[in-house]
Amino acid sequence: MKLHCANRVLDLSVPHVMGVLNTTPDSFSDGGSYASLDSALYRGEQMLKQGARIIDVGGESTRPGAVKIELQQELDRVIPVVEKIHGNLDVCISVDSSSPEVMLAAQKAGAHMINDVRALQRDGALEAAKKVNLPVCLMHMQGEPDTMQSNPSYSHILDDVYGFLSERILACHEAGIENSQILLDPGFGFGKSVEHNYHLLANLKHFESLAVPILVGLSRKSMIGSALGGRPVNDRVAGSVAAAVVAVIKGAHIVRVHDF
Ligand code: 7PJ
Repeated sequence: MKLHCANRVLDLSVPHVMGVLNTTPDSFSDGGSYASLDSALYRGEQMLKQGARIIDVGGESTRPGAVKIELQQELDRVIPVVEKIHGNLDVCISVDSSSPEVMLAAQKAGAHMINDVRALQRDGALEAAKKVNLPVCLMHMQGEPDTMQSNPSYSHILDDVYGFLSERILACHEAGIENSQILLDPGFGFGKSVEHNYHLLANLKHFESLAVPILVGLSRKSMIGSALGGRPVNDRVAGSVAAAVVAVIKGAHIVRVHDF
């Protein structure tokens, strides 16, 4: 399986690492320490040297309880970082955004891929994804970040997530986005209990029948912390690596990670 990302090709017959580059001051784990352009570039360069093939640039924190941000603020955070990395590093740039305006501007700034935790459900997002003609990752989330962890509930977690993702694939097809441009992510930690997350991980192969590449983000998440007796976010590296390995064995093509 090959993924065509603008002028780059990712061979998905081997797993790839996507490194997280947060530009948010309240981000889950980077805490805004890469807020300036030079430090963002430095971090991108470090991740590339250590094996990341994709750098995921995000300007909206989607951590549980995160506050919503304005579009202009997201553009101001993300677009200069995309431009800087595009001009300096030989790496595939993904943009973690649900906003059609950010998708369009990011493509002009040199992005190669879209990563949308809301699976192109915002007004205009399907059209923007079609227009930029880049691969897009559709993620499952129950609820919205500010409330999603309050009481996640499912009649059947696997069927619910599978059903949602297949509906979003259909919506993409209707918008003219083909399977060759689609990736899927069950959305670990996004409106899910620890039990839900481990059930999804154990059954990740279930999603193979959707016939598109699978991307997962397990790095530093609460499901890792809970397996390690409640260790803090910055102290979950070994557990995150173990979970990434399990995901790859279960069929994940791309793993999204914070630590290198
Ligand atoms: C994910 C993401 C994930 C995808 C975040 C964090 C929270 N995008 N963006 N999958 N998580 N596709 O980094 O822990 O799991 S933000």
